[in-house]
Amino acid sequence: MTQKESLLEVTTDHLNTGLRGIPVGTCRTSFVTPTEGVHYCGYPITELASFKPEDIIYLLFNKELPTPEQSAAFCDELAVRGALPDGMEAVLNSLPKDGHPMDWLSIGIHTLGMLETTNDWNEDALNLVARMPRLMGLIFRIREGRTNDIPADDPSGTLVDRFVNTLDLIGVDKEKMRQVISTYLVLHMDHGGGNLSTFTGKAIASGKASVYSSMAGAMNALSGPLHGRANQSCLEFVLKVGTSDPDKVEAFVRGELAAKRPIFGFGHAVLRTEDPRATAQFELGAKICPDDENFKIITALREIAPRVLAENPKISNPNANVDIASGALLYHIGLKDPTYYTTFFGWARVAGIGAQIVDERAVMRDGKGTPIYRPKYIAEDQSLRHIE
Ligand code: NMX
Ligand code: MLT
Repeated sequence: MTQKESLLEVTTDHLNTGLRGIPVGTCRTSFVTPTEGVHYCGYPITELASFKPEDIIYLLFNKELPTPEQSAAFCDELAVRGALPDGMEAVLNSLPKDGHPMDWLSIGIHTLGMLETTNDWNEDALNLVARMPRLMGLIFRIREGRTNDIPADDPSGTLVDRFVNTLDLIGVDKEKMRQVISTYLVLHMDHGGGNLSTFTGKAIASGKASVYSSMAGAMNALSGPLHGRANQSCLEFVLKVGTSDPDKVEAFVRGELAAKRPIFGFGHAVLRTEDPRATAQFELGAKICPDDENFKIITALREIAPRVLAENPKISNPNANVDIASGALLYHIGLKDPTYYTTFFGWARVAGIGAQIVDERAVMRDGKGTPIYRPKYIAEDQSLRHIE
């Protein structure tokens, strides 16, 4: 953008709408269009879904896809950065086992920052990306009390391998697990500049808190049921539906709406069609688990819920969002506890939020960075004071 142009006239109708549609800044990593969904550095997500996560992380940080040589060098670089600092396991061991996994993730990231921070935006963001698989694996193992014989981390493995190896679940198809997690990570890495967790992370970083503190705050934002934790609620919802019989599914959806509960996995603040990230996950499910009972339920929901939701004209987008299918796929590969699902969203989003923090802190405004966030709030009508 080179010249001054008016992007929007802000009116009182915009107040108290959660900044909906109000331009705030520019984003170098991704943008979201209402009909085509997210694009990473200009590439529509549908074109990237089968790339390896490392290449998409490279894209988000460097704004171009790597050549095969650059890709190999970047994987080596992540390997060098991947080892967790000493002291991490002791902190995780001290956390309450019944705390939510997202709180563990946030505390885990915060702890990494306390143990080791370079205070260089790019270094810290990439170190955190490289350390996430081991942190994720340890969160699972320690919460589940499976602390004997945790395999040593091999930072030279891929990011997904390192998680799968640390988790080391018995009796699961590890190849399928790798495929699902790999696609999951790519689809969830970034979603424009204004989604709640990214916005929160960048806002915290604007006060020059560290990458780790900012990311811990972003994870707290992601943990809300209307944002990232909708993927947990969505699978819980699917398990509650319990049948793919269309009449029963429809009755269930109507019952939830009558009880004033959200239909998880549907609706979006920006999108106005089915989220292409949902479409990609349905395509993957159709390949790897078409007969899975939960997959059949979400396939029924995908047909029925939009029709029912569309009866309410207030709902801007009745279609499936990113969270509809991810839980069914994670469940299918052996990750049966939905309370963990948002941690995968968080793991993926560390790349996008990290890259956006680096851009805002070290690239925007010719490297000076955006100033500390400080939007304006208008005083409520002063006369209200006298009504009491
Ligand atoms: N189920 C029930 N009610 C809904 C739904 C839904 N799926 N979607 C929207 N509405 C309601 C919404 O609560 C609001 O009601 P009210 O005016 O009484 O406050 C009204 O419809 C208008 O909302 P919209 O403008 O369409 O959507 P908004 O931008 O406010 O919210 C979501 C977007 C995603 C929070 C909303 O669609 C929702 O709650 N969906 C279900 C939860 C979910 O799947 N969240 C995951 C989103 C993806 N993510 O990763 O963040
Ligand atoms: C996301 O991926 O962050 C969600 O779809 C929410 C959003 O974009 O507002």
